[in-house]
Amino acid sequence: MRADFSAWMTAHQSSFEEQLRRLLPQGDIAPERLHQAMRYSVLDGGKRVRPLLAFAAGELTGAKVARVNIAAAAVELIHAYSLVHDDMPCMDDDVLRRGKPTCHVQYDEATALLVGDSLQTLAFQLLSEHTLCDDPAKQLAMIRLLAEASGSRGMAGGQAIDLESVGKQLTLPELEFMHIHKTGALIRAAVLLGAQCGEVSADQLARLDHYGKCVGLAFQVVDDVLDASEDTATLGKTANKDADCGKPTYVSLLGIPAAREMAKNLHAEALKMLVEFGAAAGRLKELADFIVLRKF
Ligand code: GRG
Repeated sequence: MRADFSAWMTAHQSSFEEQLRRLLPQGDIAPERLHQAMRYSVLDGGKRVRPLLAFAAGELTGAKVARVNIAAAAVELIHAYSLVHDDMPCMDDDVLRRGKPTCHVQYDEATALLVGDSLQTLAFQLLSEHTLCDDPAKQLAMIRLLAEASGSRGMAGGQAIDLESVGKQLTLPELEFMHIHKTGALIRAAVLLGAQCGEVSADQLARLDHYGKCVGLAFQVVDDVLDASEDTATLGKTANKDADCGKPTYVSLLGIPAAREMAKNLHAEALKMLVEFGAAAGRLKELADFIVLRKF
């Protein structure tokens, strides 16, 4: 990783952390326990890949940072809610997330359910109470974009397919369909929302859309490879969980070398979408590199 990119990433991660601290309800406001659990589940953890994609896309389109902060926070709150619910006993039943006990272990199941609900609604509250762009109709379309990416035609739908697929052998197109929804939809939304906080033409947005789809799927392929090849301490979550649960993955379907090759091809396809932007898309390129080369 280039030092300059690493510094960019660290600076954005730490200023974004401050934004999240400010935007989340404080832990001493009633209901204290719920608000503390929300803060526990969002703050001090995670790579913040989705917000970073939003910041990089926003930089490309000349967006105001204050606006991208809100879009990025909304996406990250949806992501955090999905992790809290995904870890619950009725879903993946996991005890470790981001190197610490999962929300239902640290608090309790009912609180974890409410944390997810509250983070999700807070995301949409933020998008509707702050200005993201000058055109209200465009802002409404952006809110809709996140709703679609998160709901039954997006992430939640992908999760439903994931739960149904335990113990089954899916075909490659079926696995792809599942992950384009479960993981890819929110990553794509992060890119598009960040870009739309600034000025972007329909043609540029279409290219960023394809970039988002490619890195979203590459992210999952790499996640499957890491799940099968890294240990729990490195990942900060239970390793080899997918195989233990009988879940189809790119590794179970293709094996590690072919899964790595698939990630490499998706990475190349994503970079092709950036060519016409030239040097201005440097951060998006570096983020695509990071997503494919990461070790956690
Ligand atoms: C419960 C509606 C609902 C959806 C859950 C995203 C998801 C759907 C479940 C998460 C399970 C999982 C491990 C999916 C694999 C890809 C993924 C989203 C990994 C976690 O994202 P990272 O690596 O996590 O960006 P950090 O902690 O860095 O934010």
